[in-house]
Amino acid sequence: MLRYLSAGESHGPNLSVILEGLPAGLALQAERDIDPWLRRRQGGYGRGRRQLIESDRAELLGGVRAGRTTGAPLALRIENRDWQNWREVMDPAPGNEPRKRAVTQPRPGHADLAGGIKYGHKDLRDVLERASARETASRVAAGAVALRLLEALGVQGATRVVSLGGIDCDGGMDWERLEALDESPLRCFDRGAEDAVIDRIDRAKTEGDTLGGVVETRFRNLPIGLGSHVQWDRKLDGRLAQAVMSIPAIKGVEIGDGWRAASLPGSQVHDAIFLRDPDGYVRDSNRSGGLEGGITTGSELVVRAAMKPIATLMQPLPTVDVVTHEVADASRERSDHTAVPAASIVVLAMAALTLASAVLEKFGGDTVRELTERLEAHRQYVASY
Ligand code: EPS
Repeated sequence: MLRYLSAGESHGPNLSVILEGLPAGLALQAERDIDPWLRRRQGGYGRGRRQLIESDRAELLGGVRAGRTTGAPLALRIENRDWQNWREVMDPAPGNEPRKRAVTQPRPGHADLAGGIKYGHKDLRDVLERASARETASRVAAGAVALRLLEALGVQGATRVVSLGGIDCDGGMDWERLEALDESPLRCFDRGAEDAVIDRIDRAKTEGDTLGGVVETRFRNLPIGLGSHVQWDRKLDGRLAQAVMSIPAIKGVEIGDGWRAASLPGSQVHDAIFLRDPDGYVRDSNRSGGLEGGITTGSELVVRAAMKPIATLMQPLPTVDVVTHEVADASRERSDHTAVPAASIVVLAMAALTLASAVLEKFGGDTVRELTERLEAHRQYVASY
């Protein structure tokens, strides 16, 4: 099992990540395997000015020697360059009270008010610093390592934006053109829809508003049999939904046909089973999104996530000041107009962490070699079933 933990505030000195349970012998280099994903998460049309300050890189601090994992917990940090501008506000040492730049006007849709009441803070910065989506850089660093492990086992992952601000930019999945996603400012395949989406983002910006969207993450060549039907908390669809729903601003998760399946008859929802040489058990459709009974079927895993618009509005909604109790405009932290392209990377990361963990649970092994041998034996068993 893989355990992932992170710590660190948006404007603190850094984000810290621990990833425990990686087998030994995985080839891993931050510049090659992690940093490109961090760069992808930072990009996308509609990001705010913070990304001009940051230049995210993973600094490996433990668990890796000479480009290979040792089996010890992996530790890494990502520097917050903006910390230099916030030292006085974010200083962990006492002596600076009252803190500068206190936030007392909670944003509807953010953790500000509920978190402030829960933890007894009147300066809501003590909530928003950790609730900030800056934290997703940690997820992407850990997820990139999980993805490296999956790739070493022959599993491939991909992620993209399929709609933004209510405009469809799906264009269909194409495993042969993944580099086109890096060239698209929206991380989508439908270049024809890009102008309309960009205009929509520009309009939101002018109006002081924000936009959400839908992203899709897929994995192919997963072994059959990850997850289990036997207990609620071992069902892989449930575990994926939890991992993806935990990403800030994600309000819906669907597997395969998801919501659409609810309005169709069963004959148009389930995937008929055939036995064909040399492939064995096959399906001609994949409406289930690669999961049946909480278990991987060997078909492509398809997870979609709905992201709500970011809660920080430059044209703010009404709120109440938690100190004066007067009516106020919600606080206006500098923010993004949309972060849907970035969210596509974060969904891939969380799904990769969940799948890598499920792989380790099923096949175990302390080394990548052991894991690979067990996976190969399993593939042979499946072929003879
Ligand atoms: C965020 C507000 C903005 C975003 C931030 C999430 O940060 P700032 O207040 O520094 O302008 O840029 O996201 C990131 C820093 C990031 O790296 O994704 C928020 O309030 O959630």
